[in-house]
Amino acid sequence: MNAPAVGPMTPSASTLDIARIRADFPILSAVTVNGKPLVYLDNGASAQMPRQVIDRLVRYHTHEHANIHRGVHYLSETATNAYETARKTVQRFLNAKEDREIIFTANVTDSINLVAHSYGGAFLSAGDEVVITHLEHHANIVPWQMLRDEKGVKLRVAPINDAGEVILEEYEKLFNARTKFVSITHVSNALGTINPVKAMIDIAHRHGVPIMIDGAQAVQHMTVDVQALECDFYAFTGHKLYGPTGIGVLYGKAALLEKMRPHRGGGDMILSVTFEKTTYNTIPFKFEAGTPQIAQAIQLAAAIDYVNAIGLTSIAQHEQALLSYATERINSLGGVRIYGEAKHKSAVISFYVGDVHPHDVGTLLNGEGVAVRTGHHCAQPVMQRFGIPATARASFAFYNTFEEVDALVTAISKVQKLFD
Ligand code: C6P
Repeated sequence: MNAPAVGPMTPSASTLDIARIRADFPILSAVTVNGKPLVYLDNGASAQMPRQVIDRLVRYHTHEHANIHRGVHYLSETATNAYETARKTVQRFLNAKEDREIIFTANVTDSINLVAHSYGGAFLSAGDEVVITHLEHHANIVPWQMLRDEKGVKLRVAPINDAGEVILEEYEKLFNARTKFVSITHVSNALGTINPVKAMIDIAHRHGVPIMIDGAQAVQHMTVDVQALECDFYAFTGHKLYGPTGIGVLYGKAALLEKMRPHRGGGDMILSVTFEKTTYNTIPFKFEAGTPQIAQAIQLAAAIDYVNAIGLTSIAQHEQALLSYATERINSLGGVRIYGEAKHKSAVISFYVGDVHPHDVGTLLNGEGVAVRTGHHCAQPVMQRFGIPATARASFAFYNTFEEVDALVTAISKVQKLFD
């Protein structure tokens, strides 16, 4: 989109050639909804996949597929190389120090459960406290509650203000001698808030507490450097990064991963097994029991290559322009409440149209070809904080256009007219 930046209600300039980028995503032109062009604004749930990533699966299954780490034959070595190269791609993407600090999991939920079980289960005991925030997705609440029920660990929750920002002073006040772990989201999926994670990591470390970051809504929108952040764990999920479902990543500092217990037992995570005793494999293999998601890891690397080729700085710039334009246009309608007004926000707009239930809004928008997510977004405590059951949520990707924002706004105004 090359529209000039000339004031309010006008789309700002973007350096990206969106038409060319959109041509990489077959689904964006292949699908019409109710006879209308698809306007896909549910990228926070799952982003679409470019042809380069789709084709990588075909190439893998046409030329490279076998089980990995198990054979000396050509295909097994080819698949092993591709899988381990994918690990290195993820390592570079997060700027991790070593590739053995990258563990492939099923998704970010799996990554968080791994840490809760393998770190929390081994090193936390009754009365110890885990700090989270009011912004968390259920994936970063429930595993800690399971640990609470199993071990008597306590959950402490950092509050948020009306804009949907974590109140840093209150976060820091939660730390005491019993605080043993922190797990926080980088970006809120329900509100779009970008947490000041570096400051939050520094606070945790000042108190001598390790910290995990849920990057499910972050890595596709901004550069993440785990060495600069100094976080102890960082997790993300493939399908929101233009990759496939069924693949996630856990980064962990080697020293921590080495002392943690395995999450699951089975093949590949062992060095030797007798009926009396098993010796576990080195990291990362200790955490990758059984045949992993080989094809999906390789596709994830292709997705990372694709995103890198566009550039996260240009992506962020375009998405922020979409966010400003959409916010302004939705606000200008009147009668639409936007939830999440953090100063630092990713391109997510959670909204409520008058008193119309978000599910009805979503259904009516679908009638116009506009795909948004409706519901509690697996973040019920966020909804409870604002006294609402749900929102409709538009979440943008770099392939979205200003015309699609216009289509969203027109569809919302039709909802308003219908319920007038
Ligand atoms: N949020 C959304 O529509 P999985 O399912 O494991 O890939 O991702 C879980 C998850 C964890 N943390 C955050 C911040 C998330 O946003 C998500 C997934 C989707 O917002 C589906 S509920």
